[in-house]
Amino acid sequence: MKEALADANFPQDASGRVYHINVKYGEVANRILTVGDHVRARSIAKWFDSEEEAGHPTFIHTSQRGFLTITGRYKGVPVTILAIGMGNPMMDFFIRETRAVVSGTMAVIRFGSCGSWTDRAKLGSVIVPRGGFCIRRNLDYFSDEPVQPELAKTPYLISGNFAADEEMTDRLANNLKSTLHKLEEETDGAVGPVVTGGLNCDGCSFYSSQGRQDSSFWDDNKELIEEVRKVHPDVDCSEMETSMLFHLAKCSIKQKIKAAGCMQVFADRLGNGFIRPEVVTLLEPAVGKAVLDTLVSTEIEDEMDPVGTVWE
Ligand code: R1P
Ligand code: URA
Repeated sequence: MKEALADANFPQDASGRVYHINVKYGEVANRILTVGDHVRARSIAKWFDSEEEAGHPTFIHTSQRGFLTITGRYKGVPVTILAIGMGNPMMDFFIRETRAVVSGTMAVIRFGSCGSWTDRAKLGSVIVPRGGFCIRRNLDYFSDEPVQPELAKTPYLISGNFAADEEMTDRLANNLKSTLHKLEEETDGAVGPVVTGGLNCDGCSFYSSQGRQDSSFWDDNKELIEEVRKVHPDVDCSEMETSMLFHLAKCSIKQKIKAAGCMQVFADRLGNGFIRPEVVTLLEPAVGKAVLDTLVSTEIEDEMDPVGTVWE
């Protein structure tokens, strides 16, 4: 943090930069592709129009808190790629702080990695969920002095579903199917298929609340996956941010946020396998391109032009 901040309720500096992402109005586009890690963000940004084609430099900024923002143009349309790190709180920082520096409708697509809970989606598949829910460790269950003992009976709390934007999700799935189809053939099925129609769940942890067994900790989660399936029989996968994106998009009550997501299957939770790095190298640019194509064809009536502003 270099500049003085004002307003403890929603801290911003004198030029309007938000506290954690450290960007201001004009540095983030209405169309955003969000990922967890910086390497994925930078590899997808290679699809951006060149600076000569765009007519201005690409804006690239890493905040002290580790958020990487890359704003440029794809097929002439302003787009931001934003790497946020991991977990629901990071999604909360990202959505609230970008919403504060963008005017008009936002279209946000998350491209993450996940664990598959279904034999429909093997390693190297891409899942496009129709919605998502959250699983939270219930701290009161583990507490020495639960405040409300009646709420402390169950170790995990399973939320209801939050829907993704249906129209954007359908277009995303179609773009992914046509992009991955060729790659699926070329790689003898190491990549693909695209799996649609089910639900994602966000765990508040990679470990306990996604049902991973860890004998070093008191987790009481042996039955968790079966419990989750009883409530949400069409759950396909677990990860840590996409359901929170759907939830926050729904709760953005002043300005609209359209949200969708897709995730590459890194972990096979049924067969206990993990993806090979060379498959990820093939998958990420292809999926990234399909997400960019989806974002730039999304209808946004009240779009701003962030790249019309002068970047410092
Ligand atoms: C855990 O390994 C991380 O991977 C998944 C989870 O949501 C979590 O953030 O997504 P990313 O690969 O996008 O980070
Ligand atoms: N990311 C997660 O959060 N879970 C997995 O199983 C794999 C990737």
